[in-house]
Amino acid sequence: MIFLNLLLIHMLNAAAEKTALDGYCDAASETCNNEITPNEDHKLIFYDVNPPEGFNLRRDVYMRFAIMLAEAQKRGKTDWRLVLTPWNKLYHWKNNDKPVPWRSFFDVESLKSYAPVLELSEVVDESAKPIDIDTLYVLQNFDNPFENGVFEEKWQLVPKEECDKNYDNISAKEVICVRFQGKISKLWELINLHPNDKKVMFMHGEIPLHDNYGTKAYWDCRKSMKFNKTLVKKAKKFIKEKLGCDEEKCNNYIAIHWRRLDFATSRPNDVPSIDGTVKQIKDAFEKMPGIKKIFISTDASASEVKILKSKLKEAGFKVYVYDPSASDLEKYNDGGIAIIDQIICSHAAHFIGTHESTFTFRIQEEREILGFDSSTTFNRLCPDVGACDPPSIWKIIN
Ligand SMILES: Nc1nc2c(ncn2[C@@H]2O[C@H](COP(=O)(O)OP(=O)(O)OP(=O)(O)O)[C@@H](O)[C@H]2O)c(=O)[nH]1
Ligand SMILES: *[C@@H]1O[C@H](CO)[C@@H](O)[C@H](O)[C@H]1NC(C)=O
Ligand SMILES: *[C@@H]1O[C@H](CO)[C@@H](O)[C@H](O)[C@H]1NC(C)=O
Repeated sequence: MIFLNLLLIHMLNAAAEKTALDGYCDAASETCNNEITPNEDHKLIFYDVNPPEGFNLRRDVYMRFAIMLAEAQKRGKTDWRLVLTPWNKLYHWKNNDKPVPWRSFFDVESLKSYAPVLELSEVVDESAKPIDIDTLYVLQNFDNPFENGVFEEKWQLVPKEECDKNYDNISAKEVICVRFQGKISKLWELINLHPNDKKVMFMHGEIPLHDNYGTKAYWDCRKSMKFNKTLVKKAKKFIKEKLGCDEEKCNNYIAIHWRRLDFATSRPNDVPSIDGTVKQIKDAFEKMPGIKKIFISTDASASEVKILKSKLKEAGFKVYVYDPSASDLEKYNDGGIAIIDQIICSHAAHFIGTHESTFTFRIQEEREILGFDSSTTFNRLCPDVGACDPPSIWKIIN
């Protein structure tokens, strides 16, 4: 999924045509007012993402919608708001079942400083289910994205019977199934089909692509995705007390994102064995003789972590893992703990990630925002044998 997405992004960026924003601008106002107060007149966009997708891909999908709304607002289309529905239990989360509001993970005020967003609790009484929607658009991929050998931006309405529409928490006046491929701003063409709608929702929000991946708009939005302050404080406390660093850019520890579980079983050509990991960490330390501490962020089983830790300790390194207490796990849940891990990796002197993991991508972006030299950030763990392509470098644009 991720690979195809990146490929298409590259292709779209390479295509010179810039037609996406035409046709929906109401006015030419250059200024935009980001202050949002929930209001009867606002029109609302809801979206949902394919259930198996993880937290960090979902963050990217948020950015596509947030940029779509922020850019529209700049062009005078000021009546639409993006609604952030709570995080339901994700496939990777073992410990929490209750839906989690965005403010538990992100600084929602900061999100609002970039795009016109509202949390669900700001627009409806959350206990009043189902949510009433005017038009529910169920997006689907085209069977062959490269029909006639070219990737063309397009959409096509298809009979209702052809799409899954069993959403028991949503009641929609109309359900429209549509095959879609192309940039997200093309969704305005769908919205324009029903000019009187006040609430629309898109299922499979991961299908539309970024209008401008890696551009200034992308980074402005990305910078606004600050984490919930409690999580930041928790991570900084760990960095200070355990790792002994009190700066934004630490110079005394290496961090690795050691993605295991499904990666270890299904991507043996991308990730190393435990011994291979130990060897690569030793090599990294050799290049940085002043540093003796390593922080490990991982989804590995406790038994694998134990083996890795003991092998690294044997080699003379100081090894750190963020081990949440039962009450922290209860308070922050798996999602919050993963964010704490990401923050600790973001401040490390040197970071080594996992190939094509979106969890790693988000850490790399955070480090670009913090101003680390790219050579300390775009590093990856290699497989034990075979090719090891260097990671793509996505440099910040300020
Ligand atoms: N605490 C913690 N959780 C992790 C770590 N790595 C992965 N996870 C968990 O596993 C999930 C999967 O990673 P994501 O990157 O979000 O999922 P994804 O979008 O499917 O992307 P991939 O990593 O590319 O599979 C994360 O959201 C976390 O819940 C880690 O280093 N620490
Ligand atoms: C941040 O998250 C914590 C833990 O979930 C929560 O108690 C707190 O209210 C959140 N902060 C804000 C500003 O919502
Ligand atoms: C509705 O339920 C689906 C799962 O059936 C879930 O993916 C989605 O996030 C829920 N939507 C809202 C608005 O709660």
